[in-house]
Amino acid sequence: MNAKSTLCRETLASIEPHLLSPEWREPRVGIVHLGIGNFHRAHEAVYTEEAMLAAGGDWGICGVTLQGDVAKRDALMAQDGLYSVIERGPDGVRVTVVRALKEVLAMPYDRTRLFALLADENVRIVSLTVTEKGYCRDTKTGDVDRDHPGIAHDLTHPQEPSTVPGILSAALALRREAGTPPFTVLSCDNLSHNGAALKQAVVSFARARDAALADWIDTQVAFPSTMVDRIVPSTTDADREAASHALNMEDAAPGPCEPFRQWVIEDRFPAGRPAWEKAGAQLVDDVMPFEIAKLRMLNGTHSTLAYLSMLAGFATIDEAIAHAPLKKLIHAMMTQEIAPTLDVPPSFDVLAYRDALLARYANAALKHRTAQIAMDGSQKIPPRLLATIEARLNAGQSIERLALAVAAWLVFLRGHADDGTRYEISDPMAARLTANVPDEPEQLVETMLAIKEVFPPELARRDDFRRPLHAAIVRLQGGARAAIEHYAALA
Ligand code: CS2
Repeated sequence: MNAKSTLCRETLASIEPHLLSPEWREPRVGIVHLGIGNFHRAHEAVYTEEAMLAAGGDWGICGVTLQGDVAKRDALMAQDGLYSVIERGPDGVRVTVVRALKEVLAMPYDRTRLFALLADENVRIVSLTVTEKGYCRDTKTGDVDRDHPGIAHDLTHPQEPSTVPGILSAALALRREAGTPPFTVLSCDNLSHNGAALKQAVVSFARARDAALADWIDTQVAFPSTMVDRIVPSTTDADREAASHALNMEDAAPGPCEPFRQWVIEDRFPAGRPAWEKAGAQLVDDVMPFEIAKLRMLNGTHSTLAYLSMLAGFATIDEAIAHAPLKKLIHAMMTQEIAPTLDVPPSFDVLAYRDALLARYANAALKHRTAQIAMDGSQKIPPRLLATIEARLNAGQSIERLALAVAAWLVFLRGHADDGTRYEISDPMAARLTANVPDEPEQLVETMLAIKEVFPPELARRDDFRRPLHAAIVRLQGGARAAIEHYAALA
């Protein structure tokens, strides 16, 4: 059987049904995106292509892998930056080839090309999906963590930066020296106040080297915040097969996702932006209500499902939410413990949002692995669960289900499910977290709450946090499924 051809821009007409439109003008690069994972390619890149189709503009994307993933770079570049998005939902599968990604670079190998683009006045936006750990922040101050090995390197080797703060600081220094207007820095990560958080990391990095540059960044560079939402699992062989079957071509980098997507963006782009509103994005003055709601209602319950599932033996989110007691627990957690902490406009129907999330979780076509969500807990637990817990405790309200979620993470750190199945702990702090994970509940509380990078001391010493946390760990000692039953039965 003849080998199938590879995706390429010359033969796109042959797969027209899988294009967002038969019309297309090849754009120049206007956006550099740091972090070329599945999420960006199924989210911002799709919005950006639709925006260009609707209103034109040179908003082609150059994607950058900061982890030196030359295999991903070469795979995408071998097919002209093209790839397919595999939407999987109750109504079936939809395969769309995305054209907005024009070039892919891999740091540190392509540093020269990257900085040539970052200095190019037509590059007016630098966006990022580097996950919480990519900001290299001191969790207590929000400034860049100078003890972070990458930061320490970049501070002493400013011409060879490898971290996000180092790269952005060096690129903005070039623009300032050349008199080129700065690009807008657009965080697309699951962090509270993500734009401000990134700005503080970059400004504090710059200040460690050049106060005048730091002041310029602080006053002249826009760091709008955004809320991004689309469930995008890791790619599987089933995705490659779906792309090959639909396109009759080989796609080395297909990405699966759910049909749902949402993007809420603070509209602060002094150098201009794509017409993302024409692709359905919401451009607002204040993204915070949307960002906090999504971080706490979706990401908070995602992490809760992930850790309880890793202990109970549910491999995917749809399998977990199909377990009736667990669905009842999550429903009550959203309704009774998370929703009351949200400050959203009257038009935001929180209970309808809850129901929509539960329907999205039930999407059996997606197979979103709980192990994937369970990664990086040290970075995810604070913004997704601890912030909600602090809000509840400060209001004198109960946190039983939220405490169970944190307890499930602590028990998860023992590295085995209730049935003894072992799993790896994938986390930037894995060595520190797993050095000592006591079996005895009181010792587990003491040991873990002493980790200041995760648990703020003022929260760690609160009895109204420690007590429900300890009680939840005791419950989990009897098995996650029994604990789920118990907490699902709470009034
Ligand atoms: C998930 C998120 O992997 C995870 O931690 O909770 O990637 C989640 O799927 C997205 O934020 C949904 O928008």
